[in-house]
Amino acid sequence: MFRYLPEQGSEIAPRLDWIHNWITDLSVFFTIAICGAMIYFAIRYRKQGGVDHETPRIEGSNFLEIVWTVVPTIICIWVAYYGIVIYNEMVDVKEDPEKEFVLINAQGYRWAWDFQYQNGKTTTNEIVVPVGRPTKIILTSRDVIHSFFIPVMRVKKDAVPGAYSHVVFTPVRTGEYPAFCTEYCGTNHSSMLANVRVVSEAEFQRWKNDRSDELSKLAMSPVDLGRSLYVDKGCNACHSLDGSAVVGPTFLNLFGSERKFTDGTTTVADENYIRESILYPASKISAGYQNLMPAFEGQISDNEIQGLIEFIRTIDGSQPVPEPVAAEEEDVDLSSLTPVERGERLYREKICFTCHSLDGSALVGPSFKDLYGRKGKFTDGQEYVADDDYIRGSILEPGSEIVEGYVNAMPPYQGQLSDEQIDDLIAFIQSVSNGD
Ligand code: HEC
Ligand code: HEC
Ligand SMILES: [Cu+2]
Repeated sequence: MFRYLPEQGSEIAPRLDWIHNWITDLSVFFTIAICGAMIYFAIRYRKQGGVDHETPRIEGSNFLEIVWTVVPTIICIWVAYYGIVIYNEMVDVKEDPEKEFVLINAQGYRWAWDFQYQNGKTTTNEIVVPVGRPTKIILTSRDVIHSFFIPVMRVKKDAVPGAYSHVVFTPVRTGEYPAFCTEYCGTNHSSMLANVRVVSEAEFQRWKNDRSDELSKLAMSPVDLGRSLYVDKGCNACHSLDGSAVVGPTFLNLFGSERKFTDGTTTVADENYIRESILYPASKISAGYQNLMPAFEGQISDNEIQGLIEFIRTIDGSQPVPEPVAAEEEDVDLSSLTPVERGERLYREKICFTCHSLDGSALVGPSFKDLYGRKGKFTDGQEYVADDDYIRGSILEPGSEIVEGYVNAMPPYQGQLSDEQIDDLIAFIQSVSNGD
């Protein structure tokens, strides 16, 4: 009767949906039958014109009693039986020598998923699995209880700290599908998403054995790693290397200097202080600045923090800092891209993404989702409509009018973006505002 389930991406999905739909249909049928009869009787036998009806005396009916006991009993046993059968098929996938399991260890933490394959390949928030082969994901958690859910595969299981659980599924078609955390685990629970990419067996083997990303990161010196993270993680949106204060304090001569905080206390910027500032920036606010830095807890590894510390240590003015470049800067013919695609690249390159989300959540600035054409208000109460001219003005001179609920933290892009680039950004913002 009612069909609302997502695409069927695994072998078990049609079986599971079959029993699910039966239970739903039976429930709807009985709800309508019982409530319908109640409503019908209430109307048919209501008191009319102040006259009481004579009620016939009915002694009972063995036939009816037996029918309405036996039929629901059979239905309940039938539902329970298939529920158990299909549940068993879901949890114990038969060993098949032809089709070896793909084993993946998954670790949830606030707020991301780390995956490790048996050959040691690791990924964050992404798994790649071959079509047609059973995949077993062994789940655990580093901090609190999370829950791993891939709707199209019809698998969901809690990931519990200090214990292992697992999900098994055999993907039936290639494609990209979302996985969610479905156990509320704190502030960024809603962004605890992973991407499941189902590919051909050959593509899977090629991907699994390609360890070049990790190796190039491992082979980097800590300072080089830190320098590339400074750009990749968007620290450069808020921290300069040349002494100028942007949204946050400059990194120039930061290491080893005395820092003052808004509560009047001071400390010397050593390794521990920098580590704490990256993981929990709100715990100490530097004097003269606002609490605007996003917490990187759970989004950055110890190795990466080490790299950033080493990088910050080198920024002491003794030698010119090489212009930091993002790790993977491929050459692309920009004229072959659409304005929206070029705008999206700028959104990443010009680090708008550190302050503006695409999913509706407010970071340092308002989300770009549904921004285009929206009516808004400034802190002085004046209203505006986010049209092309307004967006252009916001990018070039953000300080002139401040959106209500936000502070003046956006760096002006005057002189750093051409007119064409701003048009591309507007096209991109418009594209994320049209419901996609
Ligand atoms: C959206 C802006 C923003 C981003 C992005 C950002 N920071 Fe910050 N950061 C700030 C602000 C504002 C402060 C000062 C207030 C405070 O102490 O929290 C700060 C403070 C710091 C401090 C302490 C500095 C001091 O003077 O005591 C360190 C270290 C730091 N950030 C490192 C980083 C690193 C490393 C990254 C990238 C991984 C990063 N920040 C990304 C805004 C940002
Ligand atoms: C360091 C953080 C930061 C960065 C980086 C940043 N912005 Fe902003 N942006 C803000 C803040 C905060 C506001 C709201 C306050 C204001 O109006 O200035 C804002 C406001 C805006 C607005 C107006 C939004 C509205 O709801 O009316 C637009 C458009 C905008 N930014 C575009 C961009 C673009 C495009 C980029 C990249 C080229 C960018 N921003 C980079 C922080 C940032
Ligand atoms: Cu979670």
